Amino acid sequence: MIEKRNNIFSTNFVFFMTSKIIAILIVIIALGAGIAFLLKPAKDDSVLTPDPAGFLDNSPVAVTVVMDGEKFIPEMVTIKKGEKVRWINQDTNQHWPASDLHPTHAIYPEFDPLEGVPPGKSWTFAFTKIGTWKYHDHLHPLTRGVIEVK
Ligand SMILES: [Cu+2]
Repeated sequence: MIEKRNNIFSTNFVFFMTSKIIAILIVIIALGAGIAFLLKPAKDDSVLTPDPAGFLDNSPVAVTVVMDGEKFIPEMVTIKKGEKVRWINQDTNQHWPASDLHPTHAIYPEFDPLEGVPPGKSWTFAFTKIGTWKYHDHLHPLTRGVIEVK
């Protein structure tokens, strides 16, 4: 009888300890998951940004070019390497300043917002390559301009 009680006790004890170990393991896993979540690198906001083309960029610029109808004002701009140019669309239609040659824009591929600038919006680009960069309005390819970067 005593032996049986001991067996029951030891069975209960093993069950109790097993439950406790499982509970501790669950807590450790939960803590690990929590720490992993906290240490996870910040999500890449570029996927969710409402301004993928940078149309809301308000940083200081060297020159502003107005897009009003089918012309760039001024047509010819001279800046220093690293300076920014901002194209402001004051027309009621979209305009799309982009590097020559149309339609590939391959001469200076980064010089391209990749979509039209909506009316009332602007697009800002920093020129990091020295050169004389001819460009056009991708939506009206006969509208032309030049950015000279010294
Ligand atoms: Cu084009």
